Amino acid sequence: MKHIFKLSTFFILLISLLASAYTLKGSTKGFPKKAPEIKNLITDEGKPFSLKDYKGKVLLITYGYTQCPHVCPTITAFLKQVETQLNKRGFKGKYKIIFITVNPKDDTVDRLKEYKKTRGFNDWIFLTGSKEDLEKVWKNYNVYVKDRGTMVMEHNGHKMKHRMIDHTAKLTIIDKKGYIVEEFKSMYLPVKDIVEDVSYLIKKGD
Ligand SMILES: [Cu+2]
Repeated sequence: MKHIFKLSTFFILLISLLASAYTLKGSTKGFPKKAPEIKNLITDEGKPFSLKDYKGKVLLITYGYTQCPHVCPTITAFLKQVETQLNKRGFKGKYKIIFITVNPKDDTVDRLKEYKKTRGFNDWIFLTGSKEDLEKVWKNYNVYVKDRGTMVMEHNGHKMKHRMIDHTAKLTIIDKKGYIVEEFKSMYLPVKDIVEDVSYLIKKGD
């Protein structure tokens, strides 16, 4: 009898251990870490932004610029898929996708608003600000940014000036308590993994 009791206790422990042992699929080195404050940035609606306003939501933050020819269109297309799948699971409103510009020269509030509208990123938040304030955010979030100046490029026979900026392509995930828990460090975002992780983080502690 005593033996049976011990065995059942063992299985209960094992089951609870397995249930709690969810492994995040991104890069977790150095995390969890309290998300650095994002100060003085402005949303695409021209309003001041504060991380505090999003406590209780899972945040998916990426970094880029609206003229980006390749990297940002790729990463945002993957993020759109993530959004579609999370919403299908009934998580609309439980998370927020945030895009922080790496181009304070051209990405004004109006430019971001236009970009958001034309691309159909209606529920996302786009952030801009002064070069100084953005530089602090890039530094705190380990985002490399190098402005290579403007180039003249052809678009359908029209010559257009295009700013080229090298930047880190990644997704930073912040949990409901305001901690960075992981990052996905590629423009080719693993949609399924991100959807699983964000779903887990949304449900965790509810
Ligand atoms: Cu880009």
